[in-house]
Amino acid sequence: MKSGFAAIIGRPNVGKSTLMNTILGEKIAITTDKPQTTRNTIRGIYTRFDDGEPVCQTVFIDTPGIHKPHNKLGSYMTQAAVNTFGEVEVILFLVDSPYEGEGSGDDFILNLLKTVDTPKILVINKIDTMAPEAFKEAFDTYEAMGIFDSVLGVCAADGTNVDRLLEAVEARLEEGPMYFPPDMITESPERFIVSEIIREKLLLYLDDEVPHGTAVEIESYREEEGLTSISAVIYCERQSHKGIIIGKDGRKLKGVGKAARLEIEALLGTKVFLQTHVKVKERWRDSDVAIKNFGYKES
Ligand SMILES: Nc1nc2c(ncn2[C@@H]2O[C@H](COP(=O)(O)OP(=O)(O)OP(=O)(O)O)[C@@H](O)[C@H]2O)c(=O)[nH]1
Ligand SMILES: [Mg+2]
Repeated sequence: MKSGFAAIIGRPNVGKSTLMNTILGEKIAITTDKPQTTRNTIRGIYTRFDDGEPVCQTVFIDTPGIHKPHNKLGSYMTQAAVNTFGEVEVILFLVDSPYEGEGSGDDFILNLLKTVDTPKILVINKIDTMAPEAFKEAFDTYEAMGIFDSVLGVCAADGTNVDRLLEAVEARLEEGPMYFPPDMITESPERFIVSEIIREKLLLYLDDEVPHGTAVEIESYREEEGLTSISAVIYCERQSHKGIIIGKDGRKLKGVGKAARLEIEALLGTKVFLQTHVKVKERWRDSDVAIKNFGYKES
């Protein structure tokens, strides 16, 4: 039996969470077209079976996109991603474009990676959007750097080549214990996933800075027969943002609530009664206490 941990790292929006969901065959991490969607490290457990027997267990760690932070939340997110480097057996560095050269965000990450011994795989994602020449350029540049054990292209969105990536990861793992039961996919509590689904809909329905300043707290969560009643507070950073989130005649918030409820019902397999309230917590992304209370920091 082989096992180990594999971190999925890279700049915001390159498709890290999409890749993890595709590997697991289930959505446990939210994904949007907006950068800085993921705020916590999220573990997804992938157990490979052969003849009905588990033969390899990889614990993938989806991480927040590494970026130049503009507030304390951003610093924490980037730090949480970088902290995984020393805790894993393999690092998957995801990019979605050719190398942009010195001083770029990817260059910053490359310089960090050079300082750790952990085996590294460079994954060029979104090959469906890339002209063959652009892919070749990216491939050749990254291979020539001599930092990576392997370089390969995938399309996380439709799963193209993800099987080859899984083989490359497994090849770098050693004999080890089963860390989790073979049928377990995530250790994230349902409550957490529910709060993330609500945040995903806020990101999808709102623009600019407004959704980035939101945090979702589950106030109450009651499971009865066939019905889960959930009350959630949506925090935002300004009074004016509160008005935008609620929208004219409450329409925006209703849309967010309905989209979230449908997805939560599918996740839980019960009917869901979802109540949402919006509150203002000024500049919470620069408050250590608020960041910790919202669950974005362990200590
Ligand atoms: N065309 C295409 N789009 C993709 C692919 N993989 C992901 N995307 C899209 O890229 C966007 C970002 O995906 P995410 O998985 O949220 O990216 P992320 O790296 O987790 O982003 P952060 O959490 O913000 O760091 C979404 O709109 C995805 O649908 C792909 O293989 N092809
Ligand atoms: Mg993500």
